[in-house]
Amino acid sequence: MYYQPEIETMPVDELRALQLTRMRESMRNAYENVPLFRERFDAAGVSPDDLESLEDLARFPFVVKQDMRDAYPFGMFARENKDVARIHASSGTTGQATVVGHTASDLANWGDCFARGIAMVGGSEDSTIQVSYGYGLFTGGLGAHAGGEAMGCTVIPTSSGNTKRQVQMMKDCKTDILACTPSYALLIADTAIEMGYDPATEFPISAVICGAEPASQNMKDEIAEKLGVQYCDVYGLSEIMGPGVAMECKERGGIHVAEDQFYCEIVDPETLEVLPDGEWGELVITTLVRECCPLIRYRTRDVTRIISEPCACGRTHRKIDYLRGRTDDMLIIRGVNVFPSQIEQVITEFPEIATQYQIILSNKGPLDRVELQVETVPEFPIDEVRKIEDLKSRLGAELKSNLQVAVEIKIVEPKTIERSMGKAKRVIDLREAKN
Ligand code: DLL
Repeated sequence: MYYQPEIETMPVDELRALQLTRMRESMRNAYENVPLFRERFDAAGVSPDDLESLEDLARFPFVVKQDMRDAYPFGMFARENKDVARIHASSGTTGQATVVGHTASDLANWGDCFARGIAMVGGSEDSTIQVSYGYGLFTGGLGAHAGGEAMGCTVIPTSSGNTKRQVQMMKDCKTDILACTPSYALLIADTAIEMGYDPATEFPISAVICGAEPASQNMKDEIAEKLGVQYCDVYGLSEIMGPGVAMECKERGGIHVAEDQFYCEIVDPETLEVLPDGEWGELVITTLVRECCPLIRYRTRDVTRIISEPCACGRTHRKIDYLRGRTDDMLIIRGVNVFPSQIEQVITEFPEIATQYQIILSNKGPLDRVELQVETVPEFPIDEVRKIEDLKSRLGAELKSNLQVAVEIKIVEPKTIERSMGKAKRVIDLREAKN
């Protein structure tokens, strides 16, 4: 039930004291070994010795992804090359890549974080975990793999791709736990069904550990139902570690942060003021034990809130709410702020529509044009114009009443929207860059 009970159920006052001690050490590591932190702290007139309580953290400056890009490749490393066991990197598709280093101890801590999630879904050394996140510079594959090994599971490192073979392995090798993105879990489930199986009853699988992208509750329920499993949401980001920063227990209602390793704050993205627990804003993370790449007040751009109510599972580590999206993914449709995941929640309430969609942004004169492409399920009579028009108008009305947005809807034929084996690309931005 727990992987590290003494840590996961530590009394809250002890946990806060541990966080404070570790935060001071982490700050010293950053201040003494990473020039960027020394310069920033000095400029702000603060030093690690000023940290007398966890609240004092609010006096320290933030770091952002651009700082890591500017420090490419090793400028944020607090350890020498001989102590670096592995590096990961972000893809860099939207700019200069960022490189993150891990010592052997960092990797061991990472494995422990993910293994806690394996215990949350009832896994043990008897479990077989299939890792269908991509292996490589992306942290999904190797992060989940480390968790499986830490727990002592049998790990099947399929990586992503070759979906029919994934299904066959799941069946033949008796996979208990599948780890992959939600969009890939859905594709694996649909592929198994197309291959003539009913994975919910015919496969021994009991849980999925899915993350790396937002998924609406309806999409999670669909995956859980098609595969007959408990759904565990896993959150993480490569700058901070990878998957396992937070993981969802079976009580649901949010994702437990590994608070012995990370300290979370929520700030108002405009004013950067720290917000009280329960309020939505941008998640800011401070690492407490990372040796190679300590980060103090890293602005994740992810939008969530802290849930501090005790959880019935007995874990004392606070939860964050399911992520709505990133501040930089937020669409402003005719003045209304909307995350793609909110649109997904509405779409997935329509049984006629598959859980596949794309939002295409383009210019229409000085205005943004937003087109929502959705796909009907194979049973829907796509040739019947009246039925299509009726579906469009019902979907349009639902979006309008739920999200107060008016979007152009285009209904496309089944299986025309590209499926993803990693992170799904939900928003296609064709707008000309505005300078
Ligand atoms: O996606 C690490 C990861 C791998 C997490 C596998 C979970 C499972 P990056 O590629 O650096 O790292 O992307 C990090 O993905 O800032 C969020 O915006 C988003 N994200 C990650 N997990 C979730 C989640 C990995 N559970 C970025 N729900 C983060 C919603 C998520 N968004």
